[in-house]
Amino acid sequence: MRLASLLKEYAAEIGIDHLGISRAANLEAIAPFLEERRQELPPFLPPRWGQSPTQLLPDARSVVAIAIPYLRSAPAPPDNLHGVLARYAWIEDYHLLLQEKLGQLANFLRKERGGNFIISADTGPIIDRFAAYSAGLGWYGLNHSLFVPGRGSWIVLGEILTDIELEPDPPLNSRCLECRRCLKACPTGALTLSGLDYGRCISYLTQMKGMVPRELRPWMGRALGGCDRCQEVCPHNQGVPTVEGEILPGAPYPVLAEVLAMDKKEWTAGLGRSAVGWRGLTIFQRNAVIALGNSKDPEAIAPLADALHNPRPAVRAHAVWALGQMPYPAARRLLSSLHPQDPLTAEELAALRA
Ligand code: B12
Ligand code: SF4
Ligand code: SF4
Repeated sequence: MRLASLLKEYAAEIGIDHLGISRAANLEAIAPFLEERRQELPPFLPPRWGQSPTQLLPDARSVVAIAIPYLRSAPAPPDNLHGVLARYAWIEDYHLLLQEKLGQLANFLRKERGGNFIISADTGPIIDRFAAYSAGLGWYGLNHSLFVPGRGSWIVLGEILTDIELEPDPPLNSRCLECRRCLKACPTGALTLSGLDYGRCISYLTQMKGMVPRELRPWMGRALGGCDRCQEVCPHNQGVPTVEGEILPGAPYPVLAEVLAMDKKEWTAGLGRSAVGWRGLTIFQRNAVIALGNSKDPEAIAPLADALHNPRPAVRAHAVWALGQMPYPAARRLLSSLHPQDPLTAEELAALRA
């Protein structure tokens, strides 16, 4: 049996149902596109991101791409005082699972044929969606997501670059209906036919450090980590089978006041184990403060009053903004009694009073 077929058999044995193979050279096709778009990409791209396969591995021949489905079933979102996590963050950090499975596949190939391997998954240098597309795993939607037949876009991606020659799979034709529901559903207008403006994408806003641009905060709603709007509305994502497995304590709709009261230990043992853990507790609590502001719920005033004394300046400053969203005298009284010493909080207060 050919090595590619043996690899696919082995993959099925270790629980990987979606594996495709591309010639490494096919990944070169994205280089001009990346060059053109480099300025439009966020600051936290991985080291060596976008380098060509042969820059990464001399004599690179093949790319083995895998997709792991992660959709879990969950109840409908509860009241205003709960945050919302994107589905990828309901579970244990998916990077760990991808690394483990890709490691097993590389070991299998090493035993069969020797060779050299680079494993890449999200934080690696390879453009995961393009690798998966080139390996025939799926097709692109107008929402930029990669869709795997039968799984929709609720999948995470990773790949192995190797100097072993493996028989490639043909790319799939796109099944995107071009219905534009995803574009219409995007709350901030980040997603348009001309591309994805990361600076307006809620997924990015929930991950960025420091101060979220004031005019975009209302659009974040109660998002704490990631955004699924442009995927939720897609016809290809309806009726997709869910996957068995644990949902982290607190997910998918963390109680916002509890997020603000959380210490490092609770974070590390709970929601910090998800992929949003990488961004840290400060960013998560800042997002919770914005979410409380957007809730406009009178019960949000007490946790926001506490947040005014949070040791992190970004949390305090966003709490001022959030209280400013509350149409209640109690919130106005709190703000008028404030005399902040740190410049971030003072600036937020000045902006509210302007
Ligand atoms: C930076 C990044 C982001 C940035 C986006 C920046 C951007 N403009 O792409 C932010 C923070 C906004 C983000 C958001 C999300 N991300 Co993200 N992100 C990444 C990361 C690290 C790099 C992406 C990148 O290089 N983009 C550059 C563009 C150029 O590449 P691309 O979007 O992948 O694909 C484009 C080209 O391939 C081109 N194209 C299409 N067809 C063809 C054909 C040819 C011939 C050519 C040349 C080009 C071409 O068009 C595509 C769309 O622009 C990848 C991991 C990785 N290492 O790849 C994850 C990744 C793309 N993200 C992922 C996910 C899950 C998300 C979110 C859904 C998370 C969430 N729920 O909040 C959102 C989705 C937002 C959206 N609508 O795309 C998954 C995607 C899974 C999937 N099913 O597609 C990835 C692959 C992580 C992973 N390993 O699973 N992300
Ligand atoms: S919502 Fe419509 S246009 Fe957008 S990705 Fe899905 S099928 Fe394509
Ligand atoms: S993830 Fe949210 S904000 Fe970003 S493009 Fe999709 S719908 Fe728009």
